[in-house]
Amino acid sequence: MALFGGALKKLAAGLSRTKQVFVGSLKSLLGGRALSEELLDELEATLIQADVGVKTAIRIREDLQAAWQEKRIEKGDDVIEFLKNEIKQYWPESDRSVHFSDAGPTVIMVAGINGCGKTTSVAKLAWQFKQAGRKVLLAAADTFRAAAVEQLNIWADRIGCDIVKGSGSDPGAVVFDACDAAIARDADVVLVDTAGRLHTQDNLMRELTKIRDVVARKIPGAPHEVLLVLDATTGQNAINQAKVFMDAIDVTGIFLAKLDGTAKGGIVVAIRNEVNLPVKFIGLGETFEDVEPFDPENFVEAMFA
Ligand SMILES: Nc1nc2c(ncn2[C@@H]2O[C@H](COP(=O)(O)OP(=O)(O)OP(=O)(O)O)[C@@H](O)[C@H]2O)c(=O)[nH]1
Ligand SMILES: [Mg+2]
Repeated sequence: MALFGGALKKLAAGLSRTKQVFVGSLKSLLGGRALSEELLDELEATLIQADVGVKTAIRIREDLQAAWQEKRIEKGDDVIEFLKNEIKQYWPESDRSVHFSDAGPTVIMVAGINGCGKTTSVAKLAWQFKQAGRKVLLAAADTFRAAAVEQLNIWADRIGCDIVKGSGSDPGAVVFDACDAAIARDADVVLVDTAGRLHTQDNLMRELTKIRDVVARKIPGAPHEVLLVLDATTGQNAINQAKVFMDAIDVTGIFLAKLDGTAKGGIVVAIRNEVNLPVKFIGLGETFEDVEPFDPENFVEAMFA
């Protein structure tokens, strides 16, 4: 469904750097020019700079070339509309929905490297689900630092949702308690905040698998979603991280954080084409309201508005 007025403006504001740099350079490259091999080369380079990924940039170029030969497009200005339509078609409808449990609490695990935006993203999801009338419980499974628990606690207070904190250093114990609490309190959604870890740290990656196993034993079908938070400002590196996390835990979707801080919004396209994972949410700022479910139609319209 298309967003109108305020919501589209908010999305466009969040994407303003990508709009200025990426879409701005596309428009100035293509405006008023006839299509040529040279122009297509320049376009391909611009797409790669915006982090859509080399594979994708080459594919888009080939599609444009074909459309040009068939005379479906003739000038640079036609390319923008073509690109918009092409990009929108990358994401099937089924991609974006959150999988909720049919009976009992839905458990959503959130993972990612240090500082990518996990805790903030958990807060954003908590707020979204609460807005939708669901009872939310946060599990403070980042037991690495006392400050991490406190950070999540502050969000829980602001949003007005429950939180389960552990007394020790075992994240498995925290999620164990959180699952019990969710069942006892009839919570709809449990959001599990985990500690940041490098995708190269094998032992910590195993710990994630362990958290996952605890959740799976406590609640049938859980975790219903495993969201990997990627920091959009890290560009192509995010793609490499995604691949390793996918091997350790069955990632079901991406929460792409910090899209407001980058001109490389094209990373959304690269994630779809290079790791074949759906982007489910995008983060567009530091407050819990700065979140949007990812919708390709709105995303592309806002970017090119
Ligand atoms: N601009 C912007 N900043 C964000 C966004 N999401 C998170 N941040 C900021 O990124 C920084 C790190 O966010 P956290 O949520 O603490 O990240 P984390 O992954 O939980 O960090 P660790 O638990 O230390 O691994 C904070 O300063 C957040 O305010 C976003 O969508 N946009
Ligand atoms: Mg955190």
